[in-house]
Amino acid sequence: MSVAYHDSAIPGRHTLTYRIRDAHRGFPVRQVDVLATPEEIAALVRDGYLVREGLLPPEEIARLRAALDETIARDRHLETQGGKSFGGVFIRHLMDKHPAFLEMLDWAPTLSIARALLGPSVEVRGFTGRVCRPDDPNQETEWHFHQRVIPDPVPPLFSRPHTLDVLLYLDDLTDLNGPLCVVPGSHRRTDRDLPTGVFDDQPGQVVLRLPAGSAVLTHGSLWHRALPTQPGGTMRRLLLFGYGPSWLKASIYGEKPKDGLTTQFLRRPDISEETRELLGVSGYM
Ligand SMILES: O=C(O)CCC(=O)C(=O)O
Ligand SMILES: [Fe+2]
Repeated sequence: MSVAYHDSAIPGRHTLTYRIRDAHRGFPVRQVDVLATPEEIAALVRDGYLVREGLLPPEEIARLRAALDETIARDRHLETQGGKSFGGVFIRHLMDKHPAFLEMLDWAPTLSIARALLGPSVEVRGFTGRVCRPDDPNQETEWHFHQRVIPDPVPPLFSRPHTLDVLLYLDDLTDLNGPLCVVPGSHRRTDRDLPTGVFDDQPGQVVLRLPAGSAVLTHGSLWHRALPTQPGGTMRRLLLFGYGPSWLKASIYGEKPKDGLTTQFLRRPDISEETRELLGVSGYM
C-alpha cells in the first residue's frame, strides 16, 4: 500500500538519468521519473520553495489525520515546551511509530523532486508531526531556517548542506488557522544572520494559504514561519519530513524508538538497497 496523490496537482513530469562515476560498482545508472517540470525544479532552486496545492485526496487526508491522532495519543515523548518560538505539540520519528508514515518512505511526489535536486542517493531525514489548537496560546513559530551550520567566514572548501523539507498540511491553512510565511530566495543568504525571537513581517515575504492536503517543499535554509492559530480556527496538523544526500547526517530531534518500524523493516531479508539508502544505512562510502 502506498499513500495516494492527485495526479492533477502535478503540472508535468520529466525523466532524469544519472550515471554514477564509480568504476568499482560498474558505473551504475539510476533513472528518476521526476514528478515536476524542469521549470518547477529551476524555480525551486531559485526561490527555495515549491507549492503542491491539493496533493492528497480526501481519503488519504483522513487516514493520515487518524494515524497522527492515534500516534500522538499513545506517545510518551511529545514535545510541548517550544514556547512562543515553536508553539504546538511536536511528535518525532513517526515512521518508527505508525505504518502509514513508513509507507511514505518512497513517496514519489516528493522523493523524485529531492532526487532531481540532490542526486539519486538520498536519505529521509526525520518524520515529525506538529499540531496546533485554536484556543491554546503560542501556536506559532518564529522566523527560522533549519540548516544552521554555516561558518563566517566561509572556508574555500566548505560544503553547505543542501536539504529539502516537506511540509504536508492535513488541515486548511487559513488566516484563522495560521498560514505559512516564506521569504523567497532567502535560502541563498549564507552571509546574513537571522536572530532568534523574530516575528515581524519580512520584506518580500509570501503568505501561503492552502487547502488541507497541500504540500510546501522548502530548501532547508529557507526563512519561514508559521502564523498562529486563532480562536474560531480549527485544529492545524502537519507532517514535516525531509531529504538530504545519503552521506549527510540525519535529523537530531527526538528519541528514536528502540525497535521501531524502520529498524524492523531493515531486518527483512527482501529489503532493497534503495530502501536501505532511504533509511540512511547505505549510499555512502
Ligand atoms: O507549522 C508550520 O507551518 C511550519 C512549522 C515549522 O516550520 C517547523 O516546525 O519547523
Ligand atoms: Fe521550520
